[in-house]
This record gives sequence, structure tokens and C-alpha cells, in this order.
Amino acid sequence: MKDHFVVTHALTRGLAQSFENALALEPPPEPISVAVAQAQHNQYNELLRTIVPNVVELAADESCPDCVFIEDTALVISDKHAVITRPGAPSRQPEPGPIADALRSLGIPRIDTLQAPATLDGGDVLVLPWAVLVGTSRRTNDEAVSQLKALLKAAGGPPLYGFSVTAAAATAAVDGNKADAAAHNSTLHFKSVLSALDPHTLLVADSPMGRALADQIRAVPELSSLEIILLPDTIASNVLSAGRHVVMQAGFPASQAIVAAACAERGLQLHTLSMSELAKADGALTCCSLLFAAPKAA
Ligand code: CIR
Repeated sequence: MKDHFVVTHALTRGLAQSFENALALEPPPEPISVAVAQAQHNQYNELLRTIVPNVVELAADESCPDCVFIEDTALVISDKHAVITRPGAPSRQPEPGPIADALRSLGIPRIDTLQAPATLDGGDVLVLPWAVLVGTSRRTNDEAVSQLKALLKAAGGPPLYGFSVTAAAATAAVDGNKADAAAHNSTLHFKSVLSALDPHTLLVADSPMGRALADQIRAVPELSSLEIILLPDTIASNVLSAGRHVVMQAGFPASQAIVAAACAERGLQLHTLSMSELAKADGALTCCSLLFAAPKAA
């Protein structure tokens, strides 16, 4: 097994002018500036073009203010199998159509689709080459987890391990103080507090919420080989990892020092990028792309 994620393609989606109406768990202190969000999203695409061989940008859909968050619409499990999701927010349920078409045109031979009453956002799923970790949340339900498990099995894919963002929030609420309680109320997805630095290393927020999920993960014997690195800044725990490149949010020096050291040990190159305007709509780094290895013939 490789010590990094093999990525040949990135799919991204344009940021709609309607982005100012994107869903947000809490109203941002300042309204969203679509122009600033657009500029940050352009920088995201530019950086991806320097680290991923093929970047395909799909057109925005003005009737879907959240369409830039393409990660929620599909899971690319391998170059042989993808699963189209059924996003948990009703306003987002039209989003996956064009993504399914794009994955089909890149030659992924098996593309399954989750069926109602399943709901699942890709932000709740961490796909590793050897395991798939899923957190149920306000967007992802048990029915989706059982459908996904069956689809992975039918396709000969990696095993699925289930977690609960909702249960972690309850644990965190007991363990944490008032500020922590506010922070985990604003946790949208499993990957709002964790992501993979490489196929064997997780970055997890050092918060009651992050620690509660880390405890759930550590309790699974099959996942005991995963190294877990805790980071002081929650938003910094969501990184993009492609080949030997890692991208993290700019502006979090304490977390950056830890990630930089981990990257240096592993021969990974660290880049930073600010997506602060997209964060007003609960967006992080992974949510704006699907990164995967497409079949060789594509
Ligand atoms: C939503 O509420 O669905 C969007 N405003 C944010 C989605 C972020 N997605 C992600 O982190 N995977």
C-alpha cells in the first residue's frame, strides 16, 4: 500500500452567484461576500492545478447556492467504483446529477446511487484506500450507512466502519465547557473535525468533539494502526491530501507547525490557503473537490 493518496483527477464546481444564500448552521457575523468567496475559490482551483494532473471544473448551478461543495455529492471509492449520494439538506438534493455524469465520462465503471430514505453528505465520509469511515450526523442517516455498506461489499470494496457525530456531540457536551458546547453545535460533518494526512494518519481537532470522535475510532481494533495527530485549531483539521501534497487553511500557526513537522517526517509538501469566506457557509477545504485516481484509460 502506498504511503500517500494517489490522485490523478480533481473535480470542482463553480461558485454560484447565489452563494450568498448558502446554508449555514449559524448566520455569519458579516454577510458572505460572493466576490471574496469567488476569489478564494479561484485560488483553490489554481493551487489544485499545480498539485493534481487533471482538474475538471464543472459549471455552477444558480438554483443550488451550495453547489460549490461538490464533496457532498459523491464518494469515489476507487478507480472502479463511485457512489452518488443523496444529500441530507433537501435544497441540495438536485446537486449530484452533473457529478454522476462527469464521473461516468471519466470511465469509472461502476457507479451506484443511494436511494431514499437514505441521506448522506460526502463530508461525513473519509475514504481511505483500505477502509471507509462514516459518521452519522444531522445530514447522514443509518439507512445510508447500511446501503453504503452493502454497495461496498457488492463491489468488493474496502470495509466500512461507522461512527456517530451526533453521539460525539453528546459526549462533548458533557465533557466540555460552554464555549465547547457552542463549538460542537456548529459541527456539521464528520470531516469538520478530522481528515487524513496520508492513508495511515488522521489529523483530528483537539476539542471535546474531535477527541470524542478520536475515542470512537481508537475503539475499533481494525483501525488501531491509524496514527492520530491532534491539532489545536478545529478548522485546520480539515486538509486536502493529494499525492505528496497537503493543503491546509492559512492563518493557524500552532496547527501549521504540527502539520509541517508531520509532513516533513513523511516527505510531504505543505501548502496553505485561506477559504475563510466559504467557511461562513460551513465549508472547509475537502468540501470543494473530489480527488481520486481515474481509470488509466480515461
Ligand atoms: C451545507 O450546509 O451543506 C453547506 N453550506 C456546507 C457544506 C460543506 N460540506 C463539506 O464540508 N463537505
